[in-house]
Amino acid sequence: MYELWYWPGIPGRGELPRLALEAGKIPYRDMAREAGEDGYKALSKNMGQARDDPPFAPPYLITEEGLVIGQAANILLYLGEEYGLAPLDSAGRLWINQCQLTIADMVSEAHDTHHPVAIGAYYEDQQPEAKRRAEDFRAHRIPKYLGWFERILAERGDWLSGEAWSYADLSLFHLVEGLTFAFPRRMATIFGDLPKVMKLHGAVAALPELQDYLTSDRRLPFSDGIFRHYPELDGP
Ligand SMILES: N[C@@H](CCC(=O)N[C@@H](CS)C(=O)NCC(=O)O)C(=O)O
Repeated sequence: MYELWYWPGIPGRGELPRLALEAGKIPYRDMAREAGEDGYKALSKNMGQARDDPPFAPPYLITEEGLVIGQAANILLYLGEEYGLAPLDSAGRLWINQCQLTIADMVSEAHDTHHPVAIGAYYEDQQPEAKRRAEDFRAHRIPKYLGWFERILAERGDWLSGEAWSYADLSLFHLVEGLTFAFPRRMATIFGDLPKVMKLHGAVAALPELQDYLTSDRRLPFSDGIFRHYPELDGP
């Protein structure tokens, strides 16, 4: 069985591989969560283990054979190939990986709206910079990124690969969820310009493969992770 390692308590970037594992009905253990109150300790200890292929940061996946795969997009590339959660031809594989890496870029920029100066410092100590960064993110980056996905879907159809859902569609769903939590006013304004993205969001939410997970308590709510709601960082 696979081991998924990610910080307990938040959906975070762990949710990207988690959604694929859940939708693909792939057996896995969510290791830090299983450790309960000791989850942080368990993850730190596992990260600190001597390995010749240590992950830089969670999420990472460990296979039964002991292969350690870091970087959310890399985990998904692996799962996509192993379980057919993405096209298997070279062009399709690279295309979905490109979509996933673009989602990863946007996730990082969403994070940087509340931590634009230092990841290790408190939000309260970088508030003026956060305000400036969030203004730009809302005005330019949200429309640019989501507009790109809208354009793809207008060309290709209902899914990013055109034919069937892939792991990147699941991640795009999560991205829209996170942005809507963090920037509800901005997203309410822009929804109308993104009919295809919103249709995909609804289609992923309705996937029969995901219903067990989406209605379970394994699916954690957003709080103080990557996607955070600070009303002062939101706006129309
Ligand atoms: N590009 C990596 C980013 C991984 C990452 O930043 N993980 C965060 C948690 S969401 C972390 O623990 N980072 C520690 C650090 O950057 O020092 C991915 O997409 O997996």
